[in-house]
Amino acid sequence: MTAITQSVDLERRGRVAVLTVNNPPVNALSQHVRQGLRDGVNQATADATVGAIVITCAGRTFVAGADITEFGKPPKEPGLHEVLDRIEGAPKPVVAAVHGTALGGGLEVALACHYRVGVKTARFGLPEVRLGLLPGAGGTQRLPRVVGVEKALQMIVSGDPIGADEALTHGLIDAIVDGDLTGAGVAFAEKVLDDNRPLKKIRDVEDKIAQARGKPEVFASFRKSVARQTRGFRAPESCIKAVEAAVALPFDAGLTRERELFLELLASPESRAQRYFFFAERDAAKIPDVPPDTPAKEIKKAAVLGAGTMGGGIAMNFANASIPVTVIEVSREPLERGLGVVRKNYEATASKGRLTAADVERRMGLIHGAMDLGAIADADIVVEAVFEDMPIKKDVFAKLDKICKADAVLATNTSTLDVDVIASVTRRPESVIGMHFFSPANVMRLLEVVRGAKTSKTTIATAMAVGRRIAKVPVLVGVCDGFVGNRMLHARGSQAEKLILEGAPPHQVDKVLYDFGFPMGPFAMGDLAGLDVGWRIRKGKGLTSPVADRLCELGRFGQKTGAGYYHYVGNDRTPIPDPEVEKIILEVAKAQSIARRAISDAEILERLLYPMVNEGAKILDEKLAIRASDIDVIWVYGYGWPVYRGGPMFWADSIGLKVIRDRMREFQRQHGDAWQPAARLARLADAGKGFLDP
Ligand code: 3H9
Repeated sequence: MTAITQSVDLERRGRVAVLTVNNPPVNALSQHVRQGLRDGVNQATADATVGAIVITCAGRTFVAGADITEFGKPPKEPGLHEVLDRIEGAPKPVVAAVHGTALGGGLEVALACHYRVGVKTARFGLPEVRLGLLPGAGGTQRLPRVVGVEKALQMIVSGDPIGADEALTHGLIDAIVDGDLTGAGVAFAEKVLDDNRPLKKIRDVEDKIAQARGKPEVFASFRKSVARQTRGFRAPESCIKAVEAAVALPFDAGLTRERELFLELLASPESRAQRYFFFAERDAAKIPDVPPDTPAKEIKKAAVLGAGTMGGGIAMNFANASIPVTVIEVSREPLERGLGVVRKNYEATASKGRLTAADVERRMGLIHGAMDLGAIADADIVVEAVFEDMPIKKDVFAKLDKICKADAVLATNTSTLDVDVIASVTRRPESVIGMHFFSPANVMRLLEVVRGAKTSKTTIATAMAVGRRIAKVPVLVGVCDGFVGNRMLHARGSQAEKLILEGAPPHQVDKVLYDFGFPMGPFAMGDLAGLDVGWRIRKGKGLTSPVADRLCELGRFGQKTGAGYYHYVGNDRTPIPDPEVEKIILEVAKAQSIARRAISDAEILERLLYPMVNEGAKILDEKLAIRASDIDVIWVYGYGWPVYRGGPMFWADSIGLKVIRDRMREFQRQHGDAWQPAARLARLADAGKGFLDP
């Protein structure tokens, strides 16, 4: 074996040269990998005793893409295009032998090879769109030539990978192999040589793209089909344009067009935000004082207390991850109702073709209902999702303390109550933690894991690990009112209320946030969630919100009653501005002597988002979030903050903290000290720094 570079080895197996990439953790195409592949292919090509070349990878995966950490830095030779030209242009057959995930630049390497084989579990995809990019090393030109235009559009614009079976069906790979992958790759290369098979260069394949030539309707209908889910993103349209170029232009001209579009995206603020977010999401898993080797408990059995909307959704998460879960309710009727809703949810998914009937039964089979707490004595983790009321929670935790096994994790799904007070009724506060799911709990990815004053490291490690296992994005936060997400949401919500009284109608406020990229604004959101929920909580705490309270007194609870901040016609969920509401707003404004005026969209955005940023700064000062990027992860996964704007803290940095601080001071003069810039915001602004600066 010869080392070509630090990460690429060349080994001979008879007349086949094997190039093995070994660049942990995911074999990204760092400079030394590119150089190793180029020089390795050159060396094997120059050696007259070599008949064919196999490219394969060590470790857990085939190449998972370009090295994202190199983006935005001065390019280093050789570029990926040069490497791929060398592979495709080699005068000897080159075979890619794939395991794990061949993603992005990794799949582009495989597509430049003359043949591809993969193990049964291998996956193939071009996920660049998720980084705000497009496949920039020929992926948009080669993939449609192999799998056809429609399949290529779907793969490139969604970024979703396909499995080996599907890859074989679409001709993306030539064979599924088993046993030792390198051996299988070599055997395949031997066969190519024995059969004297041609060098298949995808760049020369025309038949599949020819089928789409002169058919603009193929692209028009694809654009229409993805319009809703790609709203606001820049990359999807560029991906489509690049595939159009594959159809319309000769291969090399198509590559040039792809390159132009790629460079445009690489320089775009959207891609910068999405690449930042890729690492932000991964950083959220890192807890400085709970290192990765902290022992986590193995979770074999779970329990959920409460079969309401939240409890049922949480139970589904466990069942989806094949973890048996017992759901406890006080009596038969709510238990059966809750489990019935769970079944309905699964059946709805099955009716869309996303689960089989057998999957539905298997998952339902993992969920057991019970009314006796004794049924959860052997659970490894218990998630409490009962009524949001401190005396009830205390009672429940005192009982859990008596019943649950000594090393069980006792989690509360509270969104408003103090985890430390809940923990204090047990003799094991170190095992108590918050696991704050977001509604609908079976869908929303965010999980705020709330660390109490006495929560142990093992409990934290276990909650974070189980969170990942049930496909959530867990983010560790500290105890405070509303934790991180809702605390910032309240800062935004109270401004929204003020804005409608000062003269901006609810639909204007909502539209500003919708245009910013949120799925909806606060008033449409309130109508969807039900205004009665907040009304009940306010009444319990002796708080008021004049407009919302008036709406509720009139029975306007939102969509479910056909009226809230908007009115709704029949089953249509389109919010229609309502003169009745305008009247109420005017009355409240008059009663409070608020002068009304027209408010610009720009001011609305500042009034809504700057207080969030300020609250985020306070949260960091109070050490309730580990890092600014964790706050961004919470807002993207829990509240629909558009990922192409990074998150509130990233966004604030992109505006400039000095700009925000100065504008807040202006608002402070107009509206009072609630607008006082937080200490961290003021300090960073003075220093000309951002939240994310080291
Ligand atoms: C591209 O290819 C452009 C080309 O078209 C053309 C260019 C001209 N680079 O996710 P994990 C790190 S764009 C650098 O926790 P998993 C990651 O940060 C690229 N680093 O593991 C983490 O570091 P740490 C297209 C990368 O098993 C560690 O590896 N490709 C890269 O859950 C482990 O990652 C993609 O977008 C990278 N490309 O999932 C694929 N990838 O330990 C992106 C990962 O310090 N990657 N890291 O936190 C993934 O989707 C997942 O990482 C993968 C493994 C599925 C591969």
